[in-house]
Amino acid sequence: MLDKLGSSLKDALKKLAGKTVVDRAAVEELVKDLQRALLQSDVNVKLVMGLSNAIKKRSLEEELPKGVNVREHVLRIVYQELVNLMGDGGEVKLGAQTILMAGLQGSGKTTTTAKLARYFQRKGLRVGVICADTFRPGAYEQISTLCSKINIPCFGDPKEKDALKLVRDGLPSMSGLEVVIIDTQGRHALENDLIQEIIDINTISKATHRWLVIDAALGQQASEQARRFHEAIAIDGVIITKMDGTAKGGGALSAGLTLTASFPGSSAWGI
Ligand SMILES: Nc1nc2c(ncn2[C@@H]2O[C@H](COP(=O)(O)OP(=O)(O)O)[C@@H](O)[C@H]2O)c(=O)[nH]1
Ligand SMILES: [Mg+2]
Repeated sequence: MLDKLGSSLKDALKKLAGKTVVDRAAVEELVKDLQRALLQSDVNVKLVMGLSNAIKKRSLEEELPKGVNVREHVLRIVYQELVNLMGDGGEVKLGAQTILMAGLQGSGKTTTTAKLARYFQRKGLRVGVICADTFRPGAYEQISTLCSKINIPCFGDPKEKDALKLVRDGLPSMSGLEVVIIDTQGRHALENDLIQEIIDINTISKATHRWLVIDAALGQQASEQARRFHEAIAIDGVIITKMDGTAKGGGALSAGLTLTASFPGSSAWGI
């Protein structure tokens, strides 16, 4: 999705090359190209309109800074507005924290847990993972195999049926580590007991962050899911997975962005 957006933007910006004043027709054309690219990626119409109005207004009203050409000026505005849209939290914080992973079964929580663990480890932090998935057969084996490949300690017990007990027992075993990621179970639908369980895990673990993992293929249907999880545990980050496999990534991203817009300080990432 972002590849396509990148090349459409490049083409649109080319039309501004060599210009000495920002002309309305060129900006309008650029905004139209940008809208087309975002809508094709299934990004929510309201978000697209907000973004394009802001870009148009700023490009036409802001004075051209000294030594900056029209193309660079507009490019900077487009970049800043895209970053704004992605939420003001922006970056993953590199400090001691407990992260609770939430989402439906198959959304990519376990895979993302390992990716995140690797990310923090590469940044020099000591990381551990707790497997609180007692539902999916082979859940512990899946995450512990991924963790052992990257030398990350993983707490779990494939025979234990109580996810809350796993979290209670797992946390003390992770003392001395800086980042603890708790991988939870998902189910096929948003069942009430799953929601209650994640509320309890959140309370017990006193998680610093609660990140919702959404499969990009869900498109705009992701909103309902995001809203339910948000009501339960105040999601403060949304990770869209499988962006490599679908052109509908923008829909899921919109769900994340709509949520983050209503929850200041939260972020959305597509991986
Ligand atoms: N193509 C692709 N597949 C992914 C990605 N993330 C996860 N998967 C696959 O999606 C399936 C479910 O992932 P898993 O992490 O087990 O989901 P969980 O049930 O939420 O823990 C697995 O087959 C993963 O290999 C991704 O970013 N891209
Ligand atoms: Mg899993």
